[in-house]
Amino acid sequence: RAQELSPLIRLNQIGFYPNAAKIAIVVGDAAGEFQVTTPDLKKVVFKGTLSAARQNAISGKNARTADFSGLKTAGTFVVVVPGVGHSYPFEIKNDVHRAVAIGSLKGFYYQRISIDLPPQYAGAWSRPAGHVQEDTHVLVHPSAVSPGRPEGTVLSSPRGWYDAGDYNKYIVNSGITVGTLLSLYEDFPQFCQQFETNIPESGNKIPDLLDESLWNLRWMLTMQDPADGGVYHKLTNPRFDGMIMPDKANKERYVVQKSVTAALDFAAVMAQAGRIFKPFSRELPGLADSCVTAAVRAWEWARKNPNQLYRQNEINEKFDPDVLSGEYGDRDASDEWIWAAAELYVTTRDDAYYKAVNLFPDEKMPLPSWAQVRLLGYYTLVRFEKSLSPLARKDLPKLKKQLIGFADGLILDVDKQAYQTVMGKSAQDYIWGSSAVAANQGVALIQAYRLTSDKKYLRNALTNFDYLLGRNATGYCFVTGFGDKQVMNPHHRPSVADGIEAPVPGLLSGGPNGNAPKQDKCAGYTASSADEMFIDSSCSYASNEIAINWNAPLVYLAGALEALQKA
Ligand code: G3I
Ligand code: 9MR
Repeated sequence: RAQELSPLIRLNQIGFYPNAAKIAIVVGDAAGEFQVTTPDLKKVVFKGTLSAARQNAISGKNARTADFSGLKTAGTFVVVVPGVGHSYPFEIKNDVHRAVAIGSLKGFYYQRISIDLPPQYAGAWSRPAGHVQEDTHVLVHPSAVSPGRPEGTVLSSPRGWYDAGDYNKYIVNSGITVGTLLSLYEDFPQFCQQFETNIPESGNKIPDLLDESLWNLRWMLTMQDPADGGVYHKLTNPRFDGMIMPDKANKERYVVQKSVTAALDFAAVMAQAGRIFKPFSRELPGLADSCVTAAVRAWEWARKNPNQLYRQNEINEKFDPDVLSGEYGDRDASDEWIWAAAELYVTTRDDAYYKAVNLFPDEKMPLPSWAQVRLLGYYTLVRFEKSLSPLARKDLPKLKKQLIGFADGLILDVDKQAYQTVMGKSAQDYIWGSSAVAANQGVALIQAYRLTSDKKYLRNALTNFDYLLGRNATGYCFVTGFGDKQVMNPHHRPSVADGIEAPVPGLLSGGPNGNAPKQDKCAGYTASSADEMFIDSSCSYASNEIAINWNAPLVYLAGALEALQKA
């Protein structure tokens, strides 16, 4: 049976850095010896013994670890377990995750609105521009009218990325996405200089990561009402489109009510962009200053409208047409205040922002998500620890302690887990978009590594990257176009409608979600535990959609690991 490919052996299907940990998980009852061989199974390059069985706390299934970290030779290999079979092939080499890093950033290019994607950059997934009507014809929803923009006003609000498998554009979700991408640039500027993704802007004087981010930033800027600085919550069709190509989707689109969460996420990202684009004033004249001005105005609007949350049901009770696209609703903006205050403070060096909100309301350290951005502010404060004013400097020891304590909590007992990953210690990790839970845990651990230089954080960040690329209870590599057990049918309109078998590449599937069967009612779920509740079916938007806010921490993690691989 050693001759057969076994679905019971789970590993990162791309590969391993020569000096990093290398682990495969063997599900079931096999015990004893394993080998690593050449893909033809002829030459044994490593021998080892499977660990004792560990029970998966979520599914109750047994699994053992094949640890071949001792193998440091470059090459392509498989893991062989006698009586079970062999794994998919994987590589050991330097830069082994460069392709995923590039591919996942390139994924954003494929989500671009308002521009043709020619074969030169988009290959087989070349397609005409979508939503060109946004250049001239975006309507103001009755929930969004203002004296300066009465009903009937028509706006221009082009560019940006499609949020996910749907074609709408949401400021809240754009905020954390761009913030995360820009943070990779701030944390690893040298790596980003050579991070080329073959986009139309490649070869200009601006790193591709920044050029890609600009595509969305420029759209975000159009979402601010020039009259009062408020920011529309989203730009959307009233209803989701069918499974059609973007250029065929030409329903009327609206900007809807301004919200405090949109204004603050916008303020945070614009403040961050303001300091990042400052050195590019020759290439992008005026842009950095415009970003800071926009950030300050959005902040001021939020100060005057702190209770203006976006509540879709309430809006639909009062106005027509009903808006039924993603809500990104949030009942608590305290974390958005923290993020915006931290970014504005660091960029402007004005203590007033630091004093304006309670940056440390409690000691909670919530993992970042679109609804929870507190830590993005904390990451920024420690990132700029050397240039903080005395006011903030006094809080630094406490802040660092909290961030490191958070990371210590994440890595606690990973060695007792069936899959030996930070991800999945609790069934609570398997929510809608669980792949981003894994990626954001990885980002948090990279932050702890940067604070401490302690490699245990880096090693544990890599366990979650291994998770995303195949070392998980489904056996899928969750990044489209990569790995051997590939996601082929994501809930992603272009991938469904383009007539090409392979999905658009470089996109991160949402991943297992314990509540998915109830949430999307797609047929075909058979799993009995949350860590396996995933189907590679395009109707499964609660387990197999893609989204920009999930791709961004993937780009961060892949980029950071590439940058730090020899650490
Ligand atoms: O966080 C709670 C968790 O504490 C709780 O244990 C668990 C149990 O149900 O629920 C968790 O909340 C879930 C949350 O996602 C987690 O982020 C909610 O149930 C779930 O409804 C919510 O789903 C959101 C989904 O929209 C539906 O509103 C996703 O976060 C969000 O990423 C997704 O975003 C959609 C946009 O609306 C439209 N565009 C596509 C995009 C991606 O699917
Ligand atoms: O395509 C939509 C996806 O982006 C959202 O995440 C999801 C939940 O809001 O909704 C999807 O649209 C579905 C709609 O909610 C119900 N009818 C079927 C749509 C998918 O084809």
